[in-house]
Amino acid sequence: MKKLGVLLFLLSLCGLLAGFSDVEAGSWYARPVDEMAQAGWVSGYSDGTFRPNRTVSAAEFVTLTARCAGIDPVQGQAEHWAAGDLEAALQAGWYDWDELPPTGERFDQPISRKLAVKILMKALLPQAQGDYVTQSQKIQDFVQLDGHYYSAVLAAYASGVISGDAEGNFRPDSSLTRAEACVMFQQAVAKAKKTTQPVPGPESISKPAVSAAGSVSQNGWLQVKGTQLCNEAGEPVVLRGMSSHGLQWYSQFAQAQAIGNTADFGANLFRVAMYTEEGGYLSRPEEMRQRAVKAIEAAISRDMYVILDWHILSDGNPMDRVAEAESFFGEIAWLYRDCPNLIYEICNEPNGNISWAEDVKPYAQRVAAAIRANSQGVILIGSPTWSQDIHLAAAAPLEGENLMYTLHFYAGTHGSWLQDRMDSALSAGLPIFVSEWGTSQADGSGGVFVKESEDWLDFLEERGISWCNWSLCDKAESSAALRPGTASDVLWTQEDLSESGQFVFSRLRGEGDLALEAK
Ligand code: IDC
Repeated sequence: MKKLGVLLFLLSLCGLLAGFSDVEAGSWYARPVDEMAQAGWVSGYSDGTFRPNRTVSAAEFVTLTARCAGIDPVQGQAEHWAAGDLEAALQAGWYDWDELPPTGERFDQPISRKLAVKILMKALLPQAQGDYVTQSQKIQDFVQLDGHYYSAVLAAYASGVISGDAEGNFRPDSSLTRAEACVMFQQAVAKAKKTTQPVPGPESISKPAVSAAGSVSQNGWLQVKGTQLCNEAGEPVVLRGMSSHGLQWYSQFAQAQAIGNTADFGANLFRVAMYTEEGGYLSRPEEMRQRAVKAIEAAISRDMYVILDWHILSDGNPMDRVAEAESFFGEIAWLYRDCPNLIYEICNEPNGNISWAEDVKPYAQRVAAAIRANSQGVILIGSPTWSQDIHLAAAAPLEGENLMYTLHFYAGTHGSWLQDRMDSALSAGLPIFVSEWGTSQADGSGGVFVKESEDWLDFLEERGISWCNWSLCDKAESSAALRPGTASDVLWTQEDLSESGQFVFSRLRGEGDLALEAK
């Protein structure tokens, strides 16, 4: 029998979503279903469907739990195909006789959510606990819950194994769908894994030599030590790559082939710019989320780090949409909690009449908390004046680990004064990430300012600072890396790259000049 360790290993692999015809990539259950299927714990039907809305029976749920927990069936039981597993679960104390009598009459009936949670918690997270006052407040229909299930349900909420429906209800006596069961299992398994593998905390170090760069499989989980981005082993890393343009306009360049092309040119990072306004996420949430997930999956499949950017721009104050950001990032952080690839950029460029202390910092605290409920991944935080006021962040940074602050520049507009500001902030101990810069002026046009761009990139290189260039698209503006009309679904040659693209891609390949061999 396969053991929990095998499952943990398999679930820790970040892969492409396997296709069940009725499991839409980017849906809330797609990744859990996929991981459970890849691990061999659940399977689809012969017609290629998964039937995510089908109800789970008691026998199905207990059997799955027994396999996950690695207990063997008790031999010599009654006729039912699952009787051996059910007997083993009963003997292990996962449930009581009266909840699922061994006589079998309830084996094929839908399992209630409260009983499913109890079994899962007893089997996979027996030590977990939840504080009554804190957790019960999260459950709108708590009065409906039988006291017999308090400890399991409160522990499940506290561990993040379940989080209630859209109205905040747990619905203890309702049935459970296959999709919901996969999500619960995946979450419980991840939690079990986390309790045995604590994330190492960053230590303060000064001016490290940059020694390592490369892919996710080489570097693993990222961490911030002092001002430096480091890999899982604590060695400094530098990430470099392209930013997408707005997903609502140029998502064809935020898909597998295009992102893979940048990896072929030497990028180990891709930034997914999901605009909030201008026809972006706030007006088309499902569609934009799916496009973002597709881009993330493409980057993962090429072993790249990937920044998910909440691209505020015309909407200058991120606090105006803090609730949407919290729920978006909370969910994504949960979906990708086992994936070292993800970096969360929570507010592209705050601007307008706003302040660090009153608007951006409290926004960042709230969204970071939503991410931290599920992930220790690196969080990138912007600052007022289009992420140039890093001196304000340096004077009053957030509390917490693995936080970095973004500085954005456009070589034709921003000169040495912004470099000086960056140096002061670094000296004050602020970790900095250039998640967006352009070879053009700040409006995305003009130039290309190659000399100024070279100066800037040399400046960043000397300091071990990671960057993303705006932008990977074929728009007729000088900051675009591709010539107008370039196809997104082919390998590119030198001829497909714009003047900006030729310069930036040469730097991705680690070349100091403009020479770039055609791929
Ligand atoms: C620009 C695009 C341009 C688009 C405009 C408004 O290049 O095609 O019409 O946004 O959506 C930023 C922003 C980034 C801007 C870029 C260039 O993060 O969205 O893209 N820029 O103006 N900050 C400074 C410059």
